[in-house]
Amino acid sequence: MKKKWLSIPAMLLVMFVHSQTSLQKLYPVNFSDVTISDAFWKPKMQTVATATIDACIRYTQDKTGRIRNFEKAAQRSGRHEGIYYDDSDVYKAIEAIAYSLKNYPDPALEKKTDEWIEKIAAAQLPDGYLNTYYILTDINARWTDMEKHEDYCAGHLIEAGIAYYNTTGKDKLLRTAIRFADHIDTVFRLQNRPWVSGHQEIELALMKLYHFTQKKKYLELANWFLEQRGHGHGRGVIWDKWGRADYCQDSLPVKDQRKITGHAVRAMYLYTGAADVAAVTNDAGYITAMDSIWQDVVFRHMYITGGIGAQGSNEGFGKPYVLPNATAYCETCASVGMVFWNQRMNMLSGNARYIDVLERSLYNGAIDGLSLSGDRFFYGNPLASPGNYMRSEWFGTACCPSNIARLVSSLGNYIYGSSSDAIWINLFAGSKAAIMVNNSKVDINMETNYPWDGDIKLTVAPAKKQHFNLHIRIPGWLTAPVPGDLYRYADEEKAVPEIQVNGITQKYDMINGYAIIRRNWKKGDRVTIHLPMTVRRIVSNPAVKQNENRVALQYGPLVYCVEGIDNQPGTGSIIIPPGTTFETVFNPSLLGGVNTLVFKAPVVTIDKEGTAVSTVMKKITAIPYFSWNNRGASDMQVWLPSAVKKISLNE
Ligand code: FUB
Ligand code: ZN
Repeated sequence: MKKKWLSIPAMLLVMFVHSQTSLQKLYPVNFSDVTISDAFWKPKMQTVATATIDACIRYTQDKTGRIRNFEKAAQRSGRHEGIYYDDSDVYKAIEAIAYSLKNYPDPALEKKTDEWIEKIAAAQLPDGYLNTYYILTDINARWTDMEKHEDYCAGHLIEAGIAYYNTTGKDKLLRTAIRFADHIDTVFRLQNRPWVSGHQEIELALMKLYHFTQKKKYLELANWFLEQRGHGHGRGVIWDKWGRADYCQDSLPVKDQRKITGHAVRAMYLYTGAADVAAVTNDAGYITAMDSIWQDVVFRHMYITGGIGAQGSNEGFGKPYVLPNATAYCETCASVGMVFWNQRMNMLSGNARYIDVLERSLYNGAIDGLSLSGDRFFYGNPLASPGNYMRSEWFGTACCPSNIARLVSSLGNYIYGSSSDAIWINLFAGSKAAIMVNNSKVDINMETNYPWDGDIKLTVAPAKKQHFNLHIRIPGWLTAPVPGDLYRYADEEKAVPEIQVNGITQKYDMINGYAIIRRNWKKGDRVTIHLPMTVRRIVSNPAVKQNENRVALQYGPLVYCVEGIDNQPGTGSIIIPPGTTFETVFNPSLLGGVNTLVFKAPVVTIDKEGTAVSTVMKKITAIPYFSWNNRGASDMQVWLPSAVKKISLNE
């Protein structure tokens, strides 16, 4: 079939056309224009390309009925296997495969994916509807329960269709997705038939489709979905049986919302979609709402790991400042959602504080969800464990594996940004990028050992000598663990970053967390950035009772934990008093190569008779939080006591 779609460079042009009228301050440089060579991320991307995607295929096609559901739906007969939202896992796996194929071409994997796509397309009904649960159970019941994830699955289909087209140029899945999007538009927006998505996701997907096709109806449909919320239209199990509109952020119209409520992943996807819409429509209502909600999340509800959603009961948010550690839910998908939402907030505002939060969620809460081997996954990411919690091969509800796979394989999306007259450095990872500034290409090469140290070298090569601004994010962790007063460093320490261009130290303006270097750039200009990294002790706002009398350790963007296997079972009896000194030791043979924190600490010990308690100084090793539980079951703690007052495994 003849391709009518825009090429990727043409899409970028479209984004810049929007930029003239949009509030949006910068645009992400697409991962396909970024080649990652980073010692930290590249092995993870390679592992996803092989082990993680293999696991997704094994469980999607062989060990569960997800692909069989499409085969049966194409025949319009057979028993539906699994859960009503399982189609979404197939789409998310294809999206991850699409990104991964761009990084690591693999004809056999592409062939397998093409076979899946044939089956998916064959299952679609003539009117564009596509959901194996309703096709195989009762098609007359479709679109009756707003919780049943039909639109959520459609959203993931759209994202997968675009990603697969962008990598392969093959449009079968994209056309299938567009037929489904058009069906939804016809059934709902064009008839103004109320529909509150029970699990948001379609909004952000429709915005991708809008940018891809430039068809305004998809923007209008995304906005229509947002506007459905908060008017009492919700029907289905969430509303009728549970009476919980706040669970899916439907108690108030989105623009009137000021506090975070309910299910964490639903919330993240909703606000990502709202930010996407606001970036095009400049709707101040969404921006005001999201500023307030973001502050509520970061100032009162976020774990030090960037994980969110403290409670398992609603897979989401509880009361402010209630952040239990051992039972922290912190779903991997919620941290992935934090990455999405904070990226959009950064693009809208040009403020680096959102990247500070994105980085925290990415390097800690999100990648903790993936084992070093790539084939084991955490669904929840607690901050303390008695030693009985392990990553799993798969889950009944298997949203997390493919979500972390698609995030890691598209990591290049988050490193650089661009605007009409500037290049923005958001994350620090060894990479090469081709970035358009003032319609002229600039090649950037970044070399760094981050997050193991804070030295970064950039080589800038504009196609021709050119004036533009380089916005370098100065990480917030240099001065405070996170924006707001939920956490603070226990000690004052002046950490002054240094930037040189061609060996000359620069004075620079700081705007919204970015150092701005204004200059006529020429090929071969070298920028060096030094971000002092030391071990910092973090204390919580006293309102967080669970962390009372406790400290956490951080080095650069990484939160650390103490695992029993490196020390002794009973990590809860290790005390970190004020004045503890830490040595940072890179261990190339541990956990794929990590910086460990080594220190002497008093450990509460009970004598053989069990009658006398004393403290004994012991050598303790802390490891990055994301790397725990890769050597079998072991107890673990992030927040350790700072004095002998109350010693127990952290709640
Ligand atoms: O409902 C689909 C997914 O399952 C959600 O995003 C997760 O939180 C889990 O509930
Ligand atoms: Zn999940």
